[in-house]
Amino acid sequence: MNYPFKEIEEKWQKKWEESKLYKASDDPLKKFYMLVMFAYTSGDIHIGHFRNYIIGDVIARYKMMQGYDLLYPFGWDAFGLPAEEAAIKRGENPEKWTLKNIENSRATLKKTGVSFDWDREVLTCMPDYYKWTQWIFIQLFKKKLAYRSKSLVNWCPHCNTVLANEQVIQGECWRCHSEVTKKELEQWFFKITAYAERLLNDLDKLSGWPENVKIMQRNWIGKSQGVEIDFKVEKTGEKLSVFTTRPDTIYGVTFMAIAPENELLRNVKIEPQYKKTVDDYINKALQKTDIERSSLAGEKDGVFTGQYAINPLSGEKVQLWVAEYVVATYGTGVVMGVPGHDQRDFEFAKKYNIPIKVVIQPEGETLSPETMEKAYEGPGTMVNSNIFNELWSSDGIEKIDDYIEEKNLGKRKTNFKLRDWLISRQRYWGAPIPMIHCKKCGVLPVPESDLPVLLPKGDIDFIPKGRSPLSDVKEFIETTCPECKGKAERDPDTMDTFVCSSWYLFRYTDAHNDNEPFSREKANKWMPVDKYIGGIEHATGHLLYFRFFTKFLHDIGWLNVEEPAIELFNHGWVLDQYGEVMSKSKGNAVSPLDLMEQNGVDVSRIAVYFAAPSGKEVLWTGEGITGARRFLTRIYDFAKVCIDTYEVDINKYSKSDILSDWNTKTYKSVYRKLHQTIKKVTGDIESLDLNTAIASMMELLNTLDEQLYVIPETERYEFLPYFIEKTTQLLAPFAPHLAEEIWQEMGHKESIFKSEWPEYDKKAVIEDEVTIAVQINGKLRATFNVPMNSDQKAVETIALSDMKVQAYTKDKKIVKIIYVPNKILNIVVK
Ligand code: ANZ
Ligand code: ZN
Ligand code: ZN
Repeated sequence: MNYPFKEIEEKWQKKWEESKLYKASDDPLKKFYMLVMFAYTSGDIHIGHFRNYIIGDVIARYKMMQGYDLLYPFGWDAFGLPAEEAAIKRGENPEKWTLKNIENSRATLKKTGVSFDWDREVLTCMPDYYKWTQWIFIQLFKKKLAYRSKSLVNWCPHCNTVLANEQVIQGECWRCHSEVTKKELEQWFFKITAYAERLLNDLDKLSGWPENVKIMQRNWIGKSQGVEIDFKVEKTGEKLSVFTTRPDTIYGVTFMAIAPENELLRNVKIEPQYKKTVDDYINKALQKTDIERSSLAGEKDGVFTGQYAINPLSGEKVQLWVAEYVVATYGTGVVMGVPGHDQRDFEFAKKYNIPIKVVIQPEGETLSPETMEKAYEGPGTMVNSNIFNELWSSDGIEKIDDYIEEKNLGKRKTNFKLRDWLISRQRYWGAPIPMIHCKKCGVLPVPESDLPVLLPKGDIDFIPKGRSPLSDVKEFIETTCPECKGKAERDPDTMDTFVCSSWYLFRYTDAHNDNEPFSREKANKWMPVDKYIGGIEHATGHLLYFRFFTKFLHDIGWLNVEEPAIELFNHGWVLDQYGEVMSKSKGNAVSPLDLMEQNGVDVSRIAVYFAAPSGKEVLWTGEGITGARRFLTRIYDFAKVCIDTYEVDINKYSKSDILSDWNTKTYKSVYRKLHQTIKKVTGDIESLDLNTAIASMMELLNTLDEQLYVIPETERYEFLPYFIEKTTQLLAPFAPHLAEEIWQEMGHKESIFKSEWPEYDKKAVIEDEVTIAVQINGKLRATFNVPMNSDQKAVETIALSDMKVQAYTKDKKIVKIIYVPNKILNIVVK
C-alpha cells in the first residue's frame, strides 16, 4: 500500500535542480520575497527546522503558481556563540565544525525538496559576507551610532563574555542559562536608542505583524512620559533629580531612594555613623545577580544614609535611603518615595516605619494612612497638596509640570527602557571589529579599502578565558595606524552574532556582490520581505535589530524601505509526545532524514502540516504518518486509474465545456465541492491554516468516492480529467513531488509550478438550493427544494400548489403561516 515515492522524489528533485526552477530573477516584475529565518550552525537539522521551511515552501510554491517572481533564499547564521559553543563541546575548531555542519545540514535540506534558491546561499562566517558586516559597522561609526563606553555590563561567567540586554532572559544567559552578573568594562555599543521613537511609532504601520510581537516590542522600547524634578541634598545643596510619571503625588513624598550603583551616591556625604552599613549594603548589592535582586520582589530592603533631601515644592525634609529596588540605569536612578500611591514605596515604608501620606482621594472614598493596606495607585482628587488641592490628578500632573518648568525646578522628560545595543564579544568565533587603536591618534576605523579584517585561522587558542582570544594573536593585533603610520593595535573583540543576522535579508538580493554589501537597485526591487517566518523568541532581539538596521540603511541611502517585512508569522515549536522541546542532547529529536527515508518526503510533509495549525505547537508522535500515506496513495492510485481508464490527456478534453454547463450535469455536486475546496485551500494557505487545507482535500476525495458511481460513463470522461487537474494543482504546494508526477503523466510538458493556480467558480461555491420542510399543524407533510434565500411568498406559492400539502389544506381555513427562512414553512389550519 505504498506508491513509489522514492523514484518519483529523486526524479523530480533532479529535474527541478537541472531546470533551475527556483532561481530567482534579477529583474522581478511582480515580486514575492518569502523569507524564513536562517539557521544557526549549532547542530543537525531537526524536525522543527523541517517544519518551518516546508511551511514557507507552501507559500513559495503557491505564489509561484500565482505568477509571482519568487525569491525564497536560505543561508547560515554561522558566526557567534551558538556555533562556537557547539564546536567547543565537541572539541573541534569552530571553523571546521561550522563548515562540516553546514555541509551536512545543506544535504538534508536539499532532500526536503524545499524550493530554496541555493544560488543565493549566504554564510555569515565567510570573508565575502563579513567584509560587509564590518563595512556596516564603519558606517555606523561614521554616523556616531557605534561608540565605545565604559559601563556596568552583563557578564556571563560560563560563556566568559559580555551580553546585550536582549540576550539576558530573566537574568539568565540566552545561550547557556547561567546567571548573568555585572562587570564594569569598556565595550562597543550601537546607538539603537537614537531610533527608539521611530521603532516605536512605525509599529503602528505593521498591520501584517502579530499583535503580541508588537506589544512585546512596545514594552521593550518602553516609552514613558514624565518629568524630572530637582530635589536637593539638605547638607550639601547637591542636586538630586528624580524621574516620575506621577508629579501629582509630590506632596506625598516621605522618603527618597537612590540605587546602590548610582554615581550620584559619591556626592552624597554619608554620615560617619552610617558609613559602614551603607558601604556593606552597596557591596552586597553589587555582588548579587539581577535574578537575586529581582526575586526579592516581596522584600524591599535598603539602608538609611543619615542624610536628608528637600522637596522643592513643599519644602519638606525627607530621609534619603539607598535601596536595591531602584534601578541605576533607568531615569535618574533616584526615586521619590510616595508610599500612599506606589505599592513598592508602600512596602518599603511599612518595613522601615516611614510615614505614609494620602494626597490623592479616589472618587467617593476617603483613604487614611492608618487603615490603608496597600497603596492607592489610581486617579482621584488631589488633597494635602497646597495650591493644587481639589484638582483631578490628571489635570494636576499638567499643572505641576507647568509650575516646575516655570520655577526652574525641573523639566518634562520622555524616557525609554530601551538601552543601546552592546555588540562587542570577548570571543574568537565572530566578525572582527574593524577598528584600530593608536596611542597617538585614538580609535580609528580600518580604511574601507583594507576590508575585510580577516579572522586569523590556524593554531589559535580559542577557548574563552574572559579576555578576547584575539588579543593573544600577535600577527593579528599588531598593525599600523592608518593616520600616523605608527605602531597600533587592532580591536581584539568580535561582533555579536545578531549583528551578522541584522542584514542577511538584504544580501540575499545580491548575494555575490564583491564591490558593495548589495546593489541598491537589486535590493530595492526585492525589498521589503513579503512574508517572514520565524520563532517568537526573537521578538525583542533580532526582530528589533533588523528593523533598526533597515532604518539606518535607509537613512544613509542604501534602501528605499524603512521597514524590513510586511508580514511576520511565528511558527509553533515541535515537541515530543511528552511536550518537551526536541533536542539531540535529550535524545528525543526526530531526524527528518529518517522520516523522509522511510516514508518519503511528501508523506512526511503532509504528516507535519496535518499535525497542527502552523502557528501552534506540534506534539510529534509520528501517528500522522499513516494517515498521510493513505491520503497520498489514494490520490496516486486514483489519478493512475483515471489517466489509464479515462484516457486523461490534456490534449483531449476541453475545459470550457465544463465551465459553461456544469449545472446541468450529474457531476454537479462534485463540481461544487471541488470549487468549494479550491476556495477553502486558497484561503487556508493565505492564513497558513495548512492542516485544515489538507483536511478539505481529503473531504473532496471522499465526496468523489461517494458520487462517482452516479456519474454516467460519458460524463466521467469529460469531468475526471478536469477534476484531477485542479486537485493536483491544489496538492502541489503541499506534496510537490507527487503533484508534479501526476501533472506530467497527464501530458503536461511544463512544470506544475509554472501552471496557474486554480480560481474558484464564484457561482458554484454557493449552495444554491435548500430543502424546505412543510409542517401542517406541527406535522411534517412535505419537502421540496427552492433556490436559497427565496422570499416567503414564493415558498408559500410552491407549497400550496403541492399535491401533498393540498391534501391537508383543502376544505380547511388557513389561520397562520410562519416561515423559518431556508428551513421550515409552518402552516396552521382549522
Ligand atoms: C513617584 C511616584 C508616585 C511614582 C506614584 C509612581 C507612582 P515608568 O512608567 O516605568 O516610566 N521610577 C523612576 N525611576 C526609577 C528607577 N530608576 N528605578 C525604579 N523605579 C523608578 O515608571 C516611572 C515610575 O517608576 C516613576 O514614577 C518612579 O516612581 C519609578 F504614586 O515616582 B514614580
Ligand atoms: Zn552563557
Ligand atoms: Zn596614529
